[in-house]
Amino acid sequence: MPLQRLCDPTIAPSRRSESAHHGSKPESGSTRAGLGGQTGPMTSDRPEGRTGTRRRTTAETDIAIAIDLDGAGTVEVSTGLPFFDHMLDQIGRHGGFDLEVKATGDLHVDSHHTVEDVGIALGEAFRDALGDKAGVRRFASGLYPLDEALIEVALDLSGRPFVVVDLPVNEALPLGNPPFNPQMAEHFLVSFATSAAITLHVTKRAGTNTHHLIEATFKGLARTLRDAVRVDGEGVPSTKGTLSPPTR
Ligand SMILES: [Mn+2]
Repeated sequence: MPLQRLCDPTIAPSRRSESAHHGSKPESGSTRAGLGGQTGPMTSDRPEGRTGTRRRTTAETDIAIAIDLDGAGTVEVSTGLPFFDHMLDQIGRHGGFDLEVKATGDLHVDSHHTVEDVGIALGEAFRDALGDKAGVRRFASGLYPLDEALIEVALDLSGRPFVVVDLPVNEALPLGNPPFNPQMAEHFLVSFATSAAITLHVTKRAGTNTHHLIEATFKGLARTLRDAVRVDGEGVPSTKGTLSPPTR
């Protein structure tokens, strides 16, 4: 697993010269190595294949992301927040994505900036990986149980960020050490969906256990994304002829 190469800021950007193309499975090792090193938060230098990378550095956090939508659920994450790592692991494994996240942040303040900025960077990488969305299913939804918890997720790869989250959790119960503030689950969803330019609805149908509620949410987000990005047609599924977010 070439995580060091993918996320090491000292490695210079490399051009993607590998042979992977849209929707195909990359040859082992070669394409992933080609993910490395993109810098700059808004560079739209999409590699061939449905992959995206982001490096986002501020005074509060330093985030490196690599995602392959046509991966095998191989995940390597390190955010300094064990519970958040566990949740990001759900996104990769249940989404069928290869996902690498390396984040350092001001956890001495709290989990807020780290979780929010990973959400932003992951959304940007996801959006880049989607490209023009040719042939994707676009819409997906489902009900996701975890014991007593039941979460509904519905999304549209619309190109228009719109997020509705009804996920009441016990804010007074931090999870893990260093602690993940459960309130940040909603903030992550908003940050991710906004920068990914997707329409996302998450609704709690039932449940009481905070860990269950949040884990079911991340699993549901992963499975719903997996369904929505699946290529099963040709052309862009919109009467507008485009699902690209506004240029920014
Ligand atoms: Mn915030």
